[in-house]
Amino acid sequence: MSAVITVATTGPIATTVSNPAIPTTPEQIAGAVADAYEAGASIAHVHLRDEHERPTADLGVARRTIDLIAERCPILIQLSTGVGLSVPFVDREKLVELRPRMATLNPCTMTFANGEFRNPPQDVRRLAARMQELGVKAELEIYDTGHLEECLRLRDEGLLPEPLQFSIVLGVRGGMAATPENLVSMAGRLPAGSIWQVIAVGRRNLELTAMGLALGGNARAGMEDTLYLRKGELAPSNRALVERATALAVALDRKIASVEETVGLLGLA
Ligand code: KMH
Ligand code: ZN
Repeated sequence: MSAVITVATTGPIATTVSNPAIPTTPEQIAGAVADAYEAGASIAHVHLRDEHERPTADLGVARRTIDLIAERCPILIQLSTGVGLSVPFVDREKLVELRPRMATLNPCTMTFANGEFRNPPQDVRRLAARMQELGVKAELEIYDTGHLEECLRLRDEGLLPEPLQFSIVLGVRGGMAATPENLVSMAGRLPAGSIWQVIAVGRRNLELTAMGLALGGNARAGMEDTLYLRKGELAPSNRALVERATALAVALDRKIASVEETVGLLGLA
């Protein structure tokens, strides 16, 4: 099956201090997304930053970013409702009112690096219900086995339409370690027919992304997940990381899904 490549250009944490090439303004993010689209990405996972590079759920910044991306390319937009650890859930959830094609849904509260990522059960249910009303497909971010169980509960409560779409997140402190064993175990637990990708954060990004593709999953690439192309070598751009992921997929005999194919594969409205 074709591989869907998602670009995650910015994320919630790293700034230009760690890698000067990380895009943080709406213009820079749109430029990086357009480059990634040319390199094979069909989905853009979008985080927003304010003028001090801090994560924000500001709807004006979000609208401007979405509009600039749409002017440049027809990539599918997946807004992050994770946004950033410092942003309250009530602000994060408003982003889905902009009706992106997709948005992330983080099912559980957890320790996240040095902070706390708050996703209280009632708030998650309210957001899942609203996403369903608006026709915004949920990308379920699972950092541990219990998070998968919670997603299955949400599905059973009628809050998540199938097919379920998962990101198996490996390498966040507070969640599963980035090991092949954890990936194989999680992929094996997903309900039949699920769509999934690996989000491999940090040093083991390359090998776990390759493993995910080899196991039949999709791939995510970009500076949200790693700032390096290899040890000691900063990634010069998001495009370089997307090109690396598409090369892996092609080497494994997977075609790269176009935007139209991705709409079909993911069952998007
Ligand atoms: N960087 C991810 C592992 C989301 O976008 O919804 C966590 C995250 C969640 O940013
Ligand atoms: Zn994210």
